[in-house]
Amino acid sequence: MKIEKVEVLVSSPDRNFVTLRITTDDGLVGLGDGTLNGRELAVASYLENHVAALLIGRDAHQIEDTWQYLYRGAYWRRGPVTMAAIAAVDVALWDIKAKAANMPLYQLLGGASRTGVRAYGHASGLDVPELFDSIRKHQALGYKAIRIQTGVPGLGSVYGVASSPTVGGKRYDYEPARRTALPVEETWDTAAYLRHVPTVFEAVRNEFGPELTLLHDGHHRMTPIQAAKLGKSLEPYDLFWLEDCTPAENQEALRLVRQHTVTPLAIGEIFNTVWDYQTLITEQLIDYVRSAVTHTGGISALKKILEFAAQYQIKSGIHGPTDISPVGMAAAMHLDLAIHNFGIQEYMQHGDATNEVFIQSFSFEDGYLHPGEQAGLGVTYNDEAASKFEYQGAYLPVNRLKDGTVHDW
Ligand code: CS2
Ligand code: MG
Repeated sequence: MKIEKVEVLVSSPDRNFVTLRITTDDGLVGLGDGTLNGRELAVASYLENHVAALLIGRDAHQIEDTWQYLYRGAYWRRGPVTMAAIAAVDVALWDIKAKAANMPLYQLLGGASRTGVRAYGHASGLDVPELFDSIRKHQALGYKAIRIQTGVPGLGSVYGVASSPTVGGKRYDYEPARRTALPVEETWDTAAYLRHVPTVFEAVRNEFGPELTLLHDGHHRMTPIQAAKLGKSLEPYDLFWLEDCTPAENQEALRLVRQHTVTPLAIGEIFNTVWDYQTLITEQLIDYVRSAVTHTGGISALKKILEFAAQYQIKSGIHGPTDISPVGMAAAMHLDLAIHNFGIQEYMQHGDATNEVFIQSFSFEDGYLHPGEQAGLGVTYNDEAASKFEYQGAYLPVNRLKDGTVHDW
């Protein structure tokens, strides 16, 4: 089964997506997601100019050899652009292999280890009343696990809180990348944030009780000692996890956080290979691996990372915001269903325009996702719909402290 055609499809329904479509000489089609929010065209160019021609004529069944060929053959290794490009190829080939076997992809990954994939959604509010409203909306959608993000008194828009006006009567879901010529700049104050967050969780627990599974994303904005302080101050509210509590390029920084708090920690959505996790996993400095299939070199690579993590009682918490396309989400769900050390799956619901471009077979019911029983990933790409949504450059915000110093966003 030879690779005959390789297409890089860039479309912008609701937001920008990069999709790879591979077609074999016997007409099988596989899709892969190469979306990298704010830097999409870098991945599209990497695929178009440096990968596509290398794939033509290769045996589509050789997923592992193709992965190693693209990883080691490039000479220059790792990094978000390279690994998103390799991920797009890897997932497209898994899609093809599962279609050739006439099975849903999870069957090739070991079959189902559970009946469904527990998901969490994103509740947010500029203030606590709006947050409560958002929590109730997510409970009405069936979510049993909910991430909590709010504004911070004295600050303007901050990460995680939809600041755009309501659209069609419902608050537009939070898309951080703004279609502006320059990145939007936001102002940050960690001290104000550290004072405010525990009061928010106190209010949420008082309003919604102890059962509701709650998560929070620190989004890389604290130092290790600040992260330790927040983890400790949130212990009474029994979070499922505190995410990205501190930048983790220096993995050893998490030793300090771990010394001070038993709040579970999740890290890794901006990582792109197992090497980013090595100390975090072997010293059990985290409880959940946050990478997305799309950013980590695909199903082949993320499955290996999660098998490594399983030896240290660390579970999956695969990244699933709207800048992971429905193709990337479907790949995650198939992996979630099959692996033993599944933790939870992030699931921010895509918009109507996105769902017009990507026709999906997965389901979400009573808080659980399921990838469906269609052969392959279970996603098809609607070229006609996609052609309506031209690419528009978009940038993630840049964060600055009040004195103007650039800070992690
Ligand atoms: C966030 C992401 O979902 C999350 O946990 O960290 O939404 C992140 O902000 C976006 O992927 C950035 O594009
Ligand atoms: Mg995050």
